[in-house]
Amino acid sequence: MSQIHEPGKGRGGEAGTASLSRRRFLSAAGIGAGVAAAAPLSAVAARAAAPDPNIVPVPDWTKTLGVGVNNNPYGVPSKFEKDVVRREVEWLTASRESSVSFTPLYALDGVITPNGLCFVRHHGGEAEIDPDKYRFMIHGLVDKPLVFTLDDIKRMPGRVNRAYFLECAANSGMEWRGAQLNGCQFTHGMIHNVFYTGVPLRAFLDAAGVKTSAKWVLAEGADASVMTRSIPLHKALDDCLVAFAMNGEALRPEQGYPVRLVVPGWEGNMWVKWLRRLEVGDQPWAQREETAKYTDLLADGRSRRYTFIMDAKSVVTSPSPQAPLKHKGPNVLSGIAWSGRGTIKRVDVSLDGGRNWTTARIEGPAMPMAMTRFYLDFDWDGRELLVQSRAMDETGYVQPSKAELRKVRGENSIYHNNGIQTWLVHGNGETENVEVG
Ligand SMILES: Nc1nc2c(c(=O)[nH]1)N[C@H]1C(S)=C(S)[C@@H](COP(=O)(O)O)O[C@H]1N2
Ligand SMILES: [Mo]
Repeated sequence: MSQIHEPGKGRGGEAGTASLSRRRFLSAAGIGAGVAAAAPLSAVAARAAAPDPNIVPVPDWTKTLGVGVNNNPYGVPSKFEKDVVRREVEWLTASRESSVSFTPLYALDGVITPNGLCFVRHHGGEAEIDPDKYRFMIHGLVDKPLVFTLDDIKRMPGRVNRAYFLECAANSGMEWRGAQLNGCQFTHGMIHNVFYTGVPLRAFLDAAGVKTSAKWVLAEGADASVMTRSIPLHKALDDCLVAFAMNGEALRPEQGYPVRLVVPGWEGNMWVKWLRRLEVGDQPWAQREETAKYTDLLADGRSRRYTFIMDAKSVVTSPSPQAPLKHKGPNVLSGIAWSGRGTIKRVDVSLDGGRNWTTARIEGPAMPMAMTRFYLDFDWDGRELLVQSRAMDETGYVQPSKAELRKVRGENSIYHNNGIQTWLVHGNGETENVEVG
């Protein structure tokens, strides 16, 4: 496990050099050492403002030419970032074709999930679809059944770009009966947030002409699992997208290449990948994924039907078990919040298990049904912390504690766990997943 370092007392190597340069600069500038110790933030700023080229030796990478252009025609991250990868939980699924890998939230910042790190969930393996042979069909209660090629979809008027989070309803599901998994990658990593390019589903429904008796649509995937979900017509006509790009490039194969359905704010299972057909009907189809799965078993043994919307939720991504605190003094706490009901309005952070709360700084765009980033700049004196975050959305809904959630939902549930997460930060900075009473 990692060790704790005082600010300025590096681990040796480069960090040691940096602290030496700070001390030397400070004396050269006539700033007292006492002041520097008491004001590490201003010391950091002062060092950045007045570099002395004689203090930091010219590093090796400056002495030789670097790698030429296009060494890697499709760029990859620095080799020093090799641990920032999707990970699995071994015991969770029996087969890799019906499995899930988790987004490394602890290592990410900002609001956009890089394409190669988006968690992947599929039930029958990843379909490999030739874009030239791809077809999307609309039929059922329509005036005119239609079939679209990928080119047809890209020629549709009204193309849009929208950022949305996709959260699997089972995200945090393993935590229903208590703290389980040691890392926000595993407790909260069934979420990603990307910019989709696509065409409103409404355009396709309008083109086909929806009959007045229509109330539901069925979306079906072309993969071996033939994923099928019933979606109320009003949602289909409201903000769903037929998307063919994510973060500016074609969808990744694992995210449904060449076309997936985007169902903003609603549970991830409905975002059918490798979208093959849309059937218009007058009642839901009662498919497996909306009956046996993705329903919430309540304490009295009854199941709650159709929990489509993902309620407001948040998690502190750093510090967290995979991102322990390393320095006493100034630190930046970072986290994400999201709500399927609109924009995130406020996030509060507690460092003492929910007794006292401080409103965090929301930074960057806070878009409806998209991941929102928050920060809390704080000083750590080495005390044990119980770190929590609590999101509030534009409807005034406040993320509940796990105890509040269990009062309403009992302990049988797996899905739709949006309870407040607690991280225990020990005096040495190591951090673990706990629950407070
Ligand atoms: N065709 C198809 N679509 C699918 C699935 C699937 O197995 N097949 N899995 C669903 C589930 S359960 C989730 S949570 C999301 C995951 O999307 P992602 O793999 O892009 O993260 O896709 C949904 N769409
Ligand atoms: Mo899911």
